[in-house]
Amino acid sequence: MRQSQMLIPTLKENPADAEIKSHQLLVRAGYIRQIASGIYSFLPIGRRVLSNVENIVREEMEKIGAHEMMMPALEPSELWKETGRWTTFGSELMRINDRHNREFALGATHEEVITSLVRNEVKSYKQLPLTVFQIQNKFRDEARPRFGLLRGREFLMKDAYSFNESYESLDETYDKMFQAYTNIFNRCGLNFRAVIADSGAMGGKDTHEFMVLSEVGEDVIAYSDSSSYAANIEMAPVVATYEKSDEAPKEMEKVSTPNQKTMQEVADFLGHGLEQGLKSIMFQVDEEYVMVVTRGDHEVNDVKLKNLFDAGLVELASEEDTRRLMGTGFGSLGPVDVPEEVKVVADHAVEALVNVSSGANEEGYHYTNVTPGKDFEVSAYADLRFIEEGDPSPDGEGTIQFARGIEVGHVFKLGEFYSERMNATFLNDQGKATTMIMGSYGIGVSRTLAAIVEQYHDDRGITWPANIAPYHVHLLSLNPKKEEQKELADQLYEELKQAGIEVLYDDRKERAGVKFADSDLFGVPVRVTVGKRAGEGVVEVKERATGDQQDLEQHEVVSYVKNWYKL
Ligand code: 9G3
Repeated sequence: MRQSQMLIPTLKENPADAEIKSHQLLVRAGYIRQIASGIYSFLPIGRRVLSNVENIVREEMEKIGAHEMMMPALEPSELWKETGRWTTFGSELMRINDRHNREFALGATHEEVITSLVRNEVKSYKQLPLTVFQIQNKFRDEARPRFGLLRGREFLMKDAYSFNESYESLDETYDKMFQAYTNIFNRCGLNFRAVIADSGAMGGKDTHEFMVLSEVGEDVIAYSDSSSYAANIEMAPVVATYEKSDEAPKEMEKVSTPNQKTMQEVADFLGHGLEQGLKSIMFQVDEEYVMVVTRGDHEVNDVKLKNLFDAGLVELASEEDTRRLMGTGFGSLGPVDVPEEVKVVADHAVEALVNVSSGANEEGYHYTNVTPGKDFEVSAYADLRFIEEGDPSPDGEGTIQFARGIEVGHVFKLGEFYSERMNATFLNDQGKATTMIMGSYGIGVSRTLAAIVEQYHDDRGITWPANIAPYHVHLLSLNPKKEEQKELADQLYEELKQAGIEVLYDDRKERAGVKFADSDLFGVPVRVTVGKRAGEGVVEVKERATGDQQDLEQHEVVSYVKNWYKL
């Protein structure tokens, strides 16, 4: 393509609202333009790289027998009312009314739509397992869109859905998807981890997130330094064991701790480390109140608390509820002498403690020499703390490190969550109506593109991996006014295209400096520059990522490029 005829508006400066490299570079290099917060146009070269990611996804889906379809973005509210999700999703679900004032959701995801289709069209076990997918824009009214394509309000997603006759069959489909995702993100050149995740509100059991390691990632991953173990920080179980202190339990004492507010202040005041104190936090868990006790240096993991009680709602108790229940505020809570209506649970680490301090449930007072079992009872010990760096890896291999990650994929075993609510059944081989077993599998295609830029750039611009770049070659003629340069560049353009090579040809009447700067921004892996030595039929070839360059004669260029891309 000739740049003189294309819309590729480059910018010298970072847009003010762009905080991260992928957002800055995709805008500066003329790949995307924002039309409203979290809503972007893909300009011509942006569409090309997006299509490259899409096609990798498409190929890997079709390799495992998933068939592409296209569902509508307008979803009748009736379907979402069948599963109850019309109300559970609040302002994030974008909704519109048609001319007859009928309510629709703008597609945030398509479990309801696909299940309503399949329940009408699939009757027999002979038609299962069935896996379909689509690649389509999704709409989610994020409260705080940011980081460009990483968290948008309209974004490109591949969403796949499987319908199986049994959980064993679902496991097979899930494993195929898992492998397909691994292939996809490898082909995108990404450094990623498949992370054990919490299924959250989605119901279902197993679920994995595919996380691209990146400092700008919103999620924290706990991964083993010696194995492939990785888990979302919310899920990672703590397998550390604690040996009981051999200290003899002493008589509990009540001490005055005037104006000591934080755990650290109390520990300093009483002259011990954080790990010699008990942290007691009051939660509301569904309709009841639960005091969660951890060692002073640990953090309560509210997702684990939610899973322990299989609760729908888990949130910090309010200050006034805490006062009403305990007669004191947050700062001096403790597990000793807690009212009947408050259930006390503790993390495993607490069980091994002896002679530690805790709040006395009285403003300005604490207890010292508190020992669980002697001075207070708990209704359960459980794994209730966040895993920490240095903890042993749950798979027994190595120790845990933390990394930030960008979630680019998420696979779920849904089970019967949707098919039961929507009565999607099939006749099994005994002729018995049976509820279908489902899985759903998502990839953020536009988010994946941004994640690739996060991992592939330098201070001059993007350095696309070969599979993703918008073109194979960026051909520059430095001074088209010079006949021999224009001649040679035009000839090379034709020769390369004839050889099936995708070429972006900078034939503009611009200064060389502008062309080189734009070329570095675009990130096409191989640049061919026609300049001063055009008269000798010699051009310069340069690799964008490494900066390696060499002079080639005109007849060597096509084979060089074919060889470089193994075309
Ligand atoms: C909504 C809104 C936001 C949402 C959802 C629904 C996330 C929602 C989870 C999923 C699960 C899978 C199919 C592809 C893979 C992921 N955010 N989820 O269901 F209405 Cl506003 O989307 N769906």
